[in-house]
Amino acid sequence: MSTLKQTLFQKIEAHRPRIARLLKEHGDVELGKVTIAQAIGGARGVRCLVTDISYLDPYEGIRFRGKTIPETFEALPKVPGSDYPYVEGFWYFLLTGEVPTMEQTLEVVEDFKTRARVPEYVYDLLRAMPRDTHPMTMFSAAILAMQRESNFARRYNEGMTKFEYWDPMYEDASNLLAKLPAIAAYIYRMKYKADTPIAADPTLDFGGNFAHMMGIDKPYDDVARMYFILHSDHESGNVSAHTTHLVASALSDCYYALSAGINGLAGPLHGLANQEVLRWTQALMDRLGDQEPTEEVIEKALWETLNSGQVIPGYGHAVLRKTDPRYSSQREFCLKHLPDDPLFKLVNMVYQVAPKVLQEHGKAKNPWPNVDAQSGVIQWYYGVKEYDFYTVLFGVGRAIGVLANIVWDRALGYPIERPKSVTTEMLEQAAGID
Ligand code: CMX
Repeated sequence: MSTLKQTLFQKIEAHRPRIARLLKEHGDVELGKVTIAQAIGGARGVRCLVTDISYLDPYEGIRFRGKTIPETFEALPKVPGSDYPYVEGFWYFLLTGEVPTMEQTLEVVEDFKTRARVPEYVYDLLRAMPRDTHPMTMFSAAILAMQRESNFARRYNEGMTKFEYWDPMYEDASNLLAKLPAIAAYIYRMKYKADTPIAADPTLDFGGNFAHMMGIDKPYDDVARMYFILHSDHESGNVSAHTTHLVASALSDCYYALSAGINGLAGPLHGLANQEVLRWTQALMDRLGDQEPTEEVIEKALWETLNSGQVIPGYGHAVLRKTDPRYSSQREFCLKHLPDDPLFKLVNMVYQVAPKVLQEHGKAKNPWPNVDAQSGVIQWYYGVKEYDFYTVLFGVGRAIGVLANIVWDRALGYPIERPKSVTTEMLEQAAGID
C-alpha cells in the first residue's frame, strides 16, 4: 500500500469515532434555523454539509485543510525550478491534512503515472462528437464514458462491506484524476489546434505534463499548477462540489459523480463565468478599438450590461464578502509575469470601477471580484485564446477537491442526501398568511 493510502487509512480510522460520537451523543444539537428566504433562495447559508477539506470564510476566503492560499503554496514541496508546488503533493495534503515530504510527493507523482493512460475508446468518443460541441460537454462525456472502469461499482456488485467503500473510491478517484490532464489537453488540441494531439511525457508531473500536452512552454507549467490548486476546492456548498457529493451519496461511483459535478460547473453563474469574463472584456476591447480605456468608458459598459438585465461576470459571490483571494493570487502572478499586458491592464481597470458600480446598482451582496474575473487573462497571455475552453481548466482543478471529498464521504459513511421539500401553501401557513 502506498504511503498516501496508508496515511489516509490511519486518518479515516481516527476520524470515524468522532462522527459516530457526534451522531450518537449530540445528534439533536441545533446548528441554526431555516427561514422561508433560505428555503426559496437556494439554501443560502443553511449549515447542512460537512467537510474537513476546505472552509470558506466570507471575509478571509478559502483555507485548504486550515491553510490560506499563500500558506498552502509555501508549505508544499515545489517542482525543481518552479514557483508552484506539485499538484500531486496537494492531492496528498487535501486527502490527509498532512503536508507531504518531497519523497512522499514523488511517490504520488510515480503512482499517478501508472494510472494516467486514457482508454482508447475515450478518444474515439471525443472524435465522434461534432467539433462545435462545447468542450465542457466533451470533458463531462469523456469522464462518464470511463464509468465501466469503476472499481467501486465492481466491488459493490461483488458485495463489499460499508467499511471498505473508501478503498475502491480512493482507487477510482486517483485513476480518474490522473487521466484528466490528458483528456483536457486532447480536447484542446483536437478542437482548436487542427487535431494535433501531443503525447504525454512520462518524465513530467501533473502540471508539467499538462503544459507539455497543451504545447505551451514554461512558465505555463506553473500556470497549470497554480490554476489547478486554486480552483480545487471551495468548501461543499458550491454547485460543482455539492452536485458531486449529492450524486456520490447514492453510491454512484466517482465517474458518475464527477461528470455530474462538471455539468454543474458548466453553468454561467458558476465555472463558465471565466469564459464570460473574457467574452465581456474582449467585446469592450473591440469597442474601444485604438482608443485608450478610461474609467468612464468602463463604467458605461458595466451599466449597459446591468441595464440589459445581465450580470457582470466574475463579480459577486454567494458566500464571499470581499475580493476573492484566488483572484488576488492570480493578480500577483500577472503583476510578476505580465504587468504590461493590455488585457491585464483593462481587467485591472474594471476592478477599480466595477465594485463601485455594483454597489450603486444595489443588488449584489458582494460587489468584489471572484476567481473567474482574472483567470482568463493569464490563459490569453500564454496563447489559450479559445475562451470556451477555460471552464475545462477549472474542471481539472475542481476535480481534485471534489474527488477528495467523496472519498471521505464514503470513508465516514455519510448517507444518501435527501433534504425535505415543502409546498408554497405550507410556507404561507408558516408565515401566517390566510
Ligand atoms: N452582476 C449583476 N448582478 C448581480 C451580480 C453581478 N455580478 N451578482 C449578484 N447580482 C444580483 C443577483 O443576480 C441577484 O439579483 P436578483 O435579486 O434580481 O435575483 C442579487 O444581485 C442578489 O444576489 P446575491 O445574493 O448577491 O448573489 P447570489 O448568491 O444569488 O449569486 C453569484 C452569486 C456568483 C451567482 C452572482 O454573484 C453572479 O451571478 N455573479 C456573476 C457570475 C459569476 O461571476 N459567477 C462565478 C462565481 C464563482 C464561481 O462559482 O465560479
